[in-house]
Parts: sequence; C-alpha cells; structure tokens
Amino acid sequence: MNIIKGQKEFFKGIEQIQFEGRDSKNPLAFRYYNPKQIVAGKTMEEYFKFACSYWHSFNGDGSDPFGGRTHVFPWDASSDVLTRAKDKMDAAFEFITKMNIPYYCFHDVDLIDYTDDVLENEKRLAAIVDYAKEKQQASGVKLLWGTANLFSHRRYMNGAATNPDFQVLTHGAAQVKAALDATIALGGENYVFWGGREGYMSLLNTNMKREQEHLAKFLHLAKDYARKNGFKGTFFIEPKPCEPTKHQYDYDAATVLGFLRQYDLLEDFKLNLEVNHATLAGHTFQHELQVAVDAGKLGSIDANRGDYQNGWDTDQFPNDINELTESMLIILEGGGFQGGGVNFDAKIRRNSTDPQDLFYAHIGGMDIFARALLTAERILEDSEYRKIRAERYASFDQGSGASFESGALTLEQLRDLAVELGEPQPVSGKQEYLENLINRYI
Ligand code: XUL
Ligand code: CO
Repeated sequence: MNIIKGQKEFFKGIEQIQFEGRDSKNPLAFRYYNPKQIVAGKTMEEYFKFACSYWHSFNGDGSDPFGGRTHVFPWDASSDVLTRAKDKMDAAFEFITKMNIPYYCFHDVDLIDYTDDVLENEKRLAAIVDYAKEKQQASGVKLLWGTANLFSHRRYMNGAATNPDFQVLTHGAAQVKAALDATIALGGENYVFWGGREGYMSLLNTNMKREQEHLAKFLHLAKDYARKNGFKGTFFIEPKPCEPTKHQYDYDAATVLGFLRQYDLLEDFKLNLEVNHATLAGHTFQHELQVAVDAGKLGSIDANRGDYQNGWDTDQFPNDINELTESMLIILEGGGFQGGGVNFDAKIRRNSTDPQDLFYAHIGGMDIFARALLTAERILEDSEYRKIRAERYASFDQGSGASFESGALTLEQLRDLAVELGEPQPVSGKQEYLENLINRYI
C-alpha cells in the first residue's frame, strides 16, 4: 500500500509500519501482524479485514463529561467546512496508509459537519464522498462499512426509528438514505445499524411494541432502498444493552436474533458484535460470538475492551490475550466473519496526546489479534482441546443418547432408562485443565 498524503503531512517523521517479528524492540513495528502470512487458508490481511474507525481516530477529541478537548487536531483548523473535511480526510488516509490498514468505517457526520438542513447535508456528504473516492482509488483502502449517526443530534433524544414523533423518524430516514448512497458510491462492503437511542428511558411514557414495530419497518425500508440501488453487501445490527438509553432494543446477540426472526429480517441482516457491549450486557465477548456463530450470523466485530472497574463503555484498545485467544477459537471454528472484519471501535485515552499514540494503539490492537489467531490455530490443530469437548458429549453419540438426539425416544422411555441405568458417575468438566492448556499455547 502506498502512503497517501495530502498537501500537509500530519504525522511527520513516521514511515509505514512494517512487520519486524516478535523479537523487534521497535515500538512502531508489528511483532505478530504479518499481512501476507497465511493463517487458516487466508492471508492475515484478508482474514481480519482490519478497519480504522473515523469517529474515534479523527473526530474524538478526548473530551469527557468533566472537561473539554485534550486532542487538538491540526486538521480542524480551517473555518471552511469542506476544506476542514478534506484536511481531516487527508489526515485519515495518511494515517491509514502509514498503518497499512486495509479498511475504514464511518458515520455520515464523521466525514463532514452536518446542519439542520437535509438538502445542505446531502450536498455536503456528496462532496466529501467524491473526495473519498479519489483517496480510496489512490491508496487501495476500502470501506468496510458506513452508517448514519442517529443519536447525537438533539432531535434524536427519544430515538430515531423508534421516536414517538413521526417527524423525527423522517429525518432519520433522510440521513440513512444519504448514508446508504455514500456507502454504495464508495463500494462499501457492509452497512451498520447501531441503535444508540432506539430504546427507552421510562416505560411510563413508552409504547414498546409500537416502537419495535416502527424499527422493523424502518429497517425493511432501508434494506429495500439499498437493494434497489445495487447494494449487494450485508446489513449488520450492532447489539448494545444500554448507554445512551437505559434500555436498548438491541440488547445483545440473542435479543437481536429474536427481533430479526420475528420481523422477517434474518436473510439480509447479520451481527456486528462489540467487546465492550458484550460485557455491558453481562456476557463475555466469547458468549456473544458463540451465539452469533451458532445462528450462522457472525458478520463483523468492533474490537475494543472495557475496564474491570468501570461500568460504562470505555472503548479502550484491545490488549487481553486470553480474552482474544478464546474469541479467536470461536471465530476460527465458526468459519470467520461473514462479510465483515475487525473494526477498531476504540479510542486513545484523554491523556494520550502525542501523534504517535494513535499508531501505538492500532499496532497493539492488530498485533494482539494476530497473536491470538496464531495461538488459536495451534490450539485447534495440535492440542486435545476439541477432543476433550467432543468427548464430553460422547454419551449422545451412540445408543439411547443418539436415539434421543434424533427424536426417537419418548419421555416415558427416558424414565425407564433412568431406572435401568441407575445413578450416573460424576464426570469432570476439566475447566482448569483447559484454561492451563490455553495458557500453554499463548
Ligand atoms: C457505540 C458504538 C458505535 C457504533 C456505530 O457504542 O459502538 O460507534 O459502532 O454507530
Ligand atoms: Co461499535
């Protein structure tokens, strides 16, 4: 991948990040992520489809509820809206190509500032999309997914598609239409719906059934519009249980699958799972992955991690090798991502203020995923991990157990077998043994 700079260079002194192997002491090098190395029948680059998220990396200014921006970006300097958006895009493509990241993801409002005027917004988005097209062509960087931000503007305080006010819903539709147009124009491979405020704060003022029906109808219309306009990619729903609303309708993977099934959306929609959303729902990320894999719906992931002490979405860069090795075992056994990849929905900390910090964060994230994939592949190939799990269910492989699985036994027959076979011997689940096995391969 060629480095694509604009007129200004924003990350001066940093060259393209190279793979130098695990013994390298260079903090600006990959130690495990080797894009052309084949793992599980694909190059690492193809397997992961790593993506940089525009919002955290080029808009996220470090502000929090207690204080303003700590990241003051040189690409935000111009007072002209299109110049500012182009400068930001120059910075984005410079960073992405220096990192050798093959994909990026955006919300409409990440690319260019929006107003309250639908026509003006459409014009602005179309202008910056033209520029993005040039940048993509020059660099070879591709769009993993696009989305619309239907949660930041004050009009969405009670939701977008689930808003009790129809007029608000129409603005959500206008934004989604334009974001779909942008995604299609840029060859986007997928489109994401994250329902930030599609939920409720109090049931006292909420007709939950009606709101969910509106959401389903809205998703159908978006899908029909995109298909009509040639979009062949996958739609993803990104589950999250809470934050910003108290209770979101896309609570977790199982809830979303039930929703998609109920409203006849299962054919076109898959899941985009995020680590910190899983933990907020009281699950492990591994659990959410397994739910999606078992349904044949693992589309993509948003990579990050939460914090053991905080109960909110801290969106930190991933660095937990055990969590990711266990996750990669599930992803590998499940056949990988369907259409999607690994988007870093993660932000550097408020006090990470050097230009290099964005590089360290992404290098660390890509390396930890690569290391987890390599480890998981070895565990599956040359350890007894699979065998131990399979043997746990051996009593269903033959005889009466197999008859039960095939539906050939009645409840009375099961009762008779209990009498005949007597009290079972305890069988160990071997959890600590398996945990040690994972650590041995790490
Ligand atoms: C918010 C979140 C979003 C989605 C896209 O928690 O994850 O950034 O990924 O709207
Ligand atoms: Co996300």
